[in-house]
Amino acid sequence: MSEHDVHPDVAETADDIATMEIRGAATIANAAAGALATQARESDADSPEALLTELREAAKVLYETRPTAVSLPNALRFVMAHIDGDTVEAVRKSAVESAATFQRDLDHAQDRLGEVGANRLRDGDTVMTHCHSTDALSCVKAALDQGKHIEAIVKETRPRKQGHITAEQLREWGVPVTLVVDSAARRYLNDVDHVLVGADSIAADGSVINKIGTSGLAVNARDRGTPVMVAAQTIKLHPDTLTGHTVEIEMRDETEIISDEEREAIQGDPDGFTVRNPAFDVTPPRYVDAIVTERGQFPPESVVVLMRDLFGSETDRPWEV
Ligand code: RI2
Repeated sequence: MSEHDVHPDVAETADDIATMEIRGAATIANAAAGALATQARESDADSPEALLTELREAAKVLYETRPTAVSLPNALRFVMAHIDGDTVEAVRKSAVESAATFQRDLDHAQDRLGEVGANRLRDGDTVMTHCHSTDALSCVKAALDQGKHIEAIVKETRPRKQGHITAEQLREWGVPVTLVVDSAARRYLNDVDHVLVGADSIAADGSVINKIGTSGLAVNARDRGTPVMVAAQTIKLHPDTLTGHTVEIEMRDETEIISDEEREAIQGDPDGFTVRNPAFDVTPPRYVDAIVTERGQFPPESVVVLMRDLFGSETDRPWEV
């Protein structure tokens, strides 16, 4: 850490993102923007330069929590890009306003995306979900609001079981839910009309980076002829992939898969094997039928056009300045 410490609330938000108390790409982006606003609001910096330095440090602490969901750096970039002023008060005000604008846009985009996605769902359709995606659920919600009857087969999603959160939300909306373990997905694909998932990042070639298990599900869905729909706001588009960078896949702690006690209980050689816990995988564009955004739906191969429009070809890294 440098000479300026970040505000304790920012450190707490960063910790909550790292431990997945705060999770889901859109929710992470929302929390990160809010944390920058807190840093600005609570700072006792005595010059605009000092406040800017603090904000960059806060952005860096937040940025370093989870590497795959690009909504996090996209949120930090948006807020930082709209900060200016010659006085502490002016910088503070612009940071708070910029964060609020980002958060408002995020909500609107999700609502708009939901309306687009709902148009793909027919009355009586069954969707299969993986993990918990607020973007994917917004499509179901909009379809329900249009008066359609929707049912869901919800994959548990090991190791963190975010499928339970999806099941709970869908039940709250009155959707009939069948919860299955991940390995039962292929068995139930015959009963569903769409696979509906979210995304943590989308690469320029249309590859979808989402919760581990998405790619296997998509391959199976293609085999069964079940369309795969990805619901992803444009903040999920990964600008660095326009210039050839790949998306880093987060590796998480092995204790999410096997506890220390479970390892100890293994007879023989409990330390004699390796555990790998990748949080995400990459689904190639040929297995995806549509990427639904707040700007309409796109075949995955054409998402690069949207990315160029939105980001140009260079991305800055304000937390590194
Ligand atoms: P929304 C989640 O990751 C899932 O992979 C989900 O599909 C994605 O974020 C998008 O979520 P994690 O944070 O932005 O559970 O659509 O690792 O809510």
